[in-house]
Amino acid sequence: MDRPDVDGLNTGYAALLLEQYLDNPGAVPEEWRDLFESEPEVLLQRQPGLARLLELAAADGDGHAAPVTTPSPAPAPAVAAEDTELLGGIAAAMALVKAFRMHGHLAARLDPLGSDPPGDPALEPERLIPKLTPELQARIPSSLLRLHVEGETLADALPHLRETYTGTIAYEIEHISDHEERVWLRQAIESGRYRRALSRDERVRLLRRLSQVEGMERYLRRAFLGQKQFSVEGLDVMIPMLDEAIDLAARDGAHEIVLGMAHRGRLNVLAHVVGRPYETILREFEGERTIEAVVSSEEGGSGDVKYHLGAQGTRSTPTGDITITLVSNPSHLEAVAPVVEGRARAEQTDRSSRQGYHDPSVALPVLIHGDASFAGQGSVAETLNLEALAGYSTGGTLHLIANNQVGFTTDPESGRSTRYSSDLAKGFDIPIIHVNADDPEAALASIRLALAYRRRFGHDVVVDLVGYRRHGHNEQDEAAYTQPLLAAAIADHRTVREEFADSLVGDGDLTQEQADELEQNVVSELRRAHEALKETFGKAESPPRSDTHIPAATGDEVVTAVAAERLRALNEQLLRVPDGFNPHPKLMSQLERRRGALEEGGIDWGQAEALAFGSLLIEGIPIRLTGQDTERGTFSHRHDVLHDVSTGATYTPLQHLDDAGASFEIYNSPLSEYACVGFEYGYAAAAPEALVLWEAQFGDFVNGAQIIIDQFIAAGLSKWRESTRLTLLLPHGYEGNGPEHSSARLERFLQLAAQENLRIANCTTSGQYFHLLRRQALDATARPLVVMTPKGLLRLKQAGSTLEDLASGEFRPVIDDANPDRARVERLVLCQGKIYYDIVGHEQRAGATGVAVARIEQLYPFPTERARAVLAGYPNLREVVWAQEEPQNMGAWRAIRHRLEETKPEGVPLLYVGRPWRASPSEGYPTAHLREQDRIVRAALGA
Ligand SMILES: Cc1ncc(C[n+]2csc(CCOP(=O)(O)OP(=O)(O)O)c2C)c(N)n1
Repeated sequence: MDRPDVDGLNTGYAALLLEQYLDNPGAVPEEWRDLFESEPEVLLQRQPGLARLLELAAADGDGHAAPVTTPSPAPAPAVAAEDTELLGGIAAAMALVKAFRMHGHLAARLDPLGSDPPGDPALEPERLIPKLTPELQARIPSSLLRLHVEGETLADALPHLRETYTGTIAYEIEHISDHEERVWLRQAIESGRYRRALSRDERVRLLRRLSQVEGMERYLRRAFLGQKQFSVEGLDVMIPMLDEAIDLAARDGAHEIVLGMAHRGRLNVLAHVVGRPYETILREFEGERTIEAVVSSEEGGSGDVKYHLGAQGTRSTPTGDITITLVSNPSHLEAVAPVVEGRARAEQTDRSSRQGYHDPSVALPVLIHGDASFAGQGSVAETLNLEALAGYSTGGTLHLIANNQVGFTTDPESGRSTRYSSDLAKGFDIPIIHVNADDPEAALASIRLALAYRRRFGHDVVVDLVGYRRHGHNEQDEAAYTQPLLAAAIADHRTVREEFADSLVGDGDLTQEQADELEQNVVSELRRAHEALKETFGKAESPPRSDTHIPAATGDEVVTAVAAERLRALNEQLLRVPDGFNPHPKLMSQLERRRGALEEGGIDWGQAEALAFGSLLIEGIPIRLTGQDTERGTFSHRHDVLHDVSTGATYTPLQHLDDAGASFEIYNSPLSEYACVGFEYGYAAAAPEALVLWEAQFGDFVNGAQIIIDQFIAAGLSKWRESTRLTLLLPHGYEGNGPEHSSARLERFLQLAAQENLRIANCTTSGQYFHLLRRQALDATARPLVVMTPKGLLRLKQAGSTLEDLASGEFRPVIDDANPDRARVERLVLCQGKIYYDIVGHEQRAGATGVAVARIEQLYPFPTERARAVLAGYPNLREVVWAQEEPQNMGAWRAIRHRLEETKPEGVPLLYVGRPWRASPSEGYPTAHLREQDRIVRAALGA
């Protein structure tokens, strides 16, 4: 390899290369790397200017000048450029320090089962000799290297550096792009201030906790052989880690912890973290349910398995009480992640002021992930992407990866393409702390550091707790069938409690008898609770059960009309902008037309919606609206947020209404459906008084959130008695834009609708939409609402409403034909949505005098009585036609056919008109669409 031509070198270029080298040795050409590592003095002799660069690099240890905002240690001693040997040593020392900080985790002792870490050559100081001889190490001051570990010189500091970065905790922080965060983390890690030794009392308390954790799992396994408990054993320390997190969050002023987790260790968390009495958990095992779940009835819920149910408890901490909310979750791993975030955000938001006030210190979100799940499930990435967004941030989530190094029977080699389960988080600038689950003191230290980071920077942090799984995936599995070597190693491995007890006894903190007693106490306590429970069987009345009746969603008593004067005042306020604020003139003149529309008719969707929102805010109902491009509206119809054309500043009139007593939150969402809908579900669940709306770009994309829809929105009430007034606005309608811009899959929602769990509507006028939104917000019974919203109809004149429409009346679930000659009508066409206008606007309509066209605006709960009344109004009916633009296997037809059968007069046939059975929702060619649409309309009219 040739040595680069140093003499003819441009100093700037050399400086650049050196800087790149210090940042990442692999990034510079090999000959340069070799020169920097083997002969830096050559470079320095010929290019003395580089000496200054080395000094600067030393100033913060990573090749970048330290900004003034960072905690600044003593000024770095100047180094004479002539002292090239020392300078060479410094360069090598810096490379070494950098290697520990960046790659130390590769040599850390993270696996309790003792597997060898891979290591990394950059961590071996010997490799740098002769540039970094022991003599030179002793000459290089730690302060020059900006080291925070103990030791005056590199020679003194090196063992501490090694222990800090390659012990039972390891760190990945160097990927973080924010310099201040990196420097803060390095200092926090190296100073050891979060790794303080525990006092004797703290150690005894910790041992007691570990004894409870292990004791409970063992007791359940013995008492209920073969029942699933998804034992935490191998990651026992997770419970004291949560204890620590709770105490610290309370100290920082939180009044709530919002906790989401899967099956692993959940029973232990319920008992020891949430505070559920042992008796309740034992009763579940005995088959007695505290929530009625076994018997499902017409009106009752059908319940859920014990490791999905949410729970709430209050804990007292040294700094006050704190509520722990464990969020209900489905089996679908990681689906609960965005839901927890939404709940936490709702807890953190004061909705009593017009713009809302977000204070993240009020609640701490904690997510416990499985190692296979964290790496594998897309909702994790989508949820991480929310963490720093203004509309979604929760001030940092504590992520705890309960890493048992296996996913069911799948080894990491088959489960992920990355080294660590946590690697995804690196792309989000999130610090990652790996910790060995057999070192309980290190595990607590990792939580202290994590929460100090959250408090300081308000960002997510990941603690990867590396342990093992003492038994099979669940208590019916034999782990040795698929992981025989691992199972054998685990069988020989002592538990963390045993090891920790030994260490306490060894240090003289406890006697062996006292340590054993801690363990026996737990078993006795469980036995006592169990016996007391058994005593009650067959004797006393059954334990109190929660009411299983699910009240019907009525919505009937709500007043949705708003006085004309109030609407006029609102309309004016919505057109008001501050002095000197200049919205786009074309847009403003469009909006100004809303003034005329109010008096002359033609209130379009955007205006009706704004008036509904405004009226609700005045009535004290907070509103949160999110979705892709929602501030403007996909179809440029909303414009709730105005932009100044010269400054780019924004102004949201709905946040400045004179008499509003509640917040209006509106945010464009990231391009996600799964996490965003999950987030809004969580928010809506924790903010039952608020109208929370999520809008799809096109309804077609909502199936990206199918898990949230199936598992939470539709089934939450039945499984967990959890309901919300979350409102999904899903643009739907066949307008020739192809198979992914036509259908919000109405059929899917109708299939999920049962036991009054949902409301599903499709409005054909803006006034109907106005009343529907108000009813949804004001109804005492909270239910999710799914609205098929229009596209072309947003501005269609006939679909517009008048002031009178908003100032009187209510939402009409069925709208009869306006002026039929009832006696002549022999054919009644029923339809929903946009096709109504295609039918009544068709050239054949006028001639079809024997035909009436009525609209079903609420599809679920099906308005049976009202539909029956409409049908009864046609004495000479010969046929009823259901007309839809969706294919026969989609749309409303298959779900409401039997409802129509029940509703129509006996003997009158019910006919279907619409697209035939199709695998894809619509045509791809606009002309084919037009032809098909015309065929359907003609067929509906009997033409
Ligand atoms: C979305 C989803 N896919 C598949 C499953 C089935 N499943 C249940 S547990 C499990 C393994 C989970 O492994 P890990 O995340 O490491 O957690 P562990 O059980 O090891 O604690 C799988 C695949 C599921 N529950 N959810």
